[in-house]
Amino acid sequence: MELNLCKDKLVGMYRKLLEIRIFEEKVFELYAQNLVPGTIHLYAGEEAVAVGVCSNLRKDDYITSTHRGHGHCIAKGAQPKRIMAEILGKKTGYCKGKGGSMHIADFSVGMLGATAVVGAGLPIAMGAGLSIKLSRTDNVVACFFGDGASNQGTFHEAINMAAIWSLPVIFVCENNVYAMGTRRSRVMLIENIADRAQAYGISGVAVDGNDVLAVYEAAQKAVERARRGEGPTLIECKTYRHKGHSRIDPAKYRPEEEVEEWLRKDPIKRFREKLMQTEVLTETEIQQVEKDVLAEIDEAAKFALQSPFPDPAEALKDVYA
Ligand SMILES: Cc1ncc(C[n+]2csc(CCOP(=O)(O)OP(=O)(O)O)c2C)c(N)n1
Ligand SMILES: [Mg+2]
Repeated sequence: MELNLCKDKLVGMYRKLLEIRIFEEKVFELYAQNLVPGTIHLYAGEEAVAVGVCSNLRKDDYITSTHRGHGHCIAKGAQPKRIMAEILGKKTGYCKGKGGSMHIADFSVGMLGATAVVGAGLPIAMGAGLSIKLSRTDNVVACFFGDGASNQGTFHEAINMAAIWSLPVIFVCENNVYAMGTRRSRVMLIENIADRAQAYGISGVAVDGNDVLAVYEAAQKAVERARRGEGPTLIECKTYRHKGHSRIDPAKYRPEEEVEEWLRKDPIKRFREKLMQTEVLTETEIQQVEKDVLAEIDEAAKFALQSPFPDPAEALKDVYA
C-alpha cells in the first residue's frame, strides 16, 4: 500500500464505499417498485470521491453537496435510515419527508446540505469557510460539485473569493464526463478542469477519481494546507456515473465501449483487489464486511418503508421561516 494507513482506516474506507453502493442499489430497487415519490440522482460509480475526501475530515468539519448527494451524506456520517426515509417521503426522514433526495442535510455531522440548484453549493462552502476563518478554528469545508457546475458563475466567484481571503475550502470537482446528456468536451476546450485553479492563484490537481487512495492523498494535502490557514485547493476527480443522469434517463447518449471501460475501472472492485493483494483483508473478511453492510442497508430500507408519511395537516410547518 503506497499510503501508510492502518488496517482500521482502510477497512473503514472500504465499508463506506460499499455502504454507498449498496444504498444506491436499494434506492434504485425501491424506485423500480414505484416507492420513490420524487426524483433521484444516483452516485454509484463515484463513491471513491466522497469517501477519499471525507476520510480526511473530522466530524466538526463541513461539506456541501449537490443534487447527487446520497454518497456525500453517507461518507460524512449521516444516517442511512434517515436518508432513505427522506427519499421515500417519510416522516422519519431528515426533512420529515418534505424535501426528498435533493434536500438532505445533517448539521450534527457537518453536512450542510444537498441542493437542486447546480453550482449553489460553491458559495455556501465559501461562506462556511469565511465563518471558520472568523471563528479562528482549524476546521475546513469540502465542497463537492460537478463538471457542469464548474461552468456556472458561482464556481468562479466562490473560488476567487476563497482564494483572496485564503479560506479553508477544498473544492472537489466530480468530473463524470457528462452534465445531463452533454459531454464535457462539447462545453469546455480544456482537458483538465483543475487547470482553472491557476486563474485564481491557487493549487489545482487532477486525480483518478476511481482510485480512493489517490483521492485520499490529494485531499489530505489540501486539508492540511487549509488547516494551516494556507487557503483553498481545487481537486478534480475524474470519474463516471454508472447509471443515467436521473431516474428517467436511460443514458443512450453514452457509447457502450465507454461505459464498459469505466465499469472495468469500478472504484470498489479496484480497492477490494488492492486490499486482498496487499493482504490487508482476506476473502473471508471481505465477505463479512459485505454481509454487514447488506444487513445495515436492509435495515435502513425496512425502517423507511415502515415509517409513516407526514401528516397532511403539517404540510406547511417548517417550510417557511
Ligand atoms: C442552475 C441550474 N441549472 C440547470 C439545472 C438542471 N440540471 C440539473 S443537474 C444538471 C447537470 C449537472 O451536471 P454536473 O454539474 O456535471 O453534475 P452531475 O449531474 O454530472 O453529477 C443540470 C443542467 C439546475 N438544476 N440548476
Ligand atoms: Mg457531470
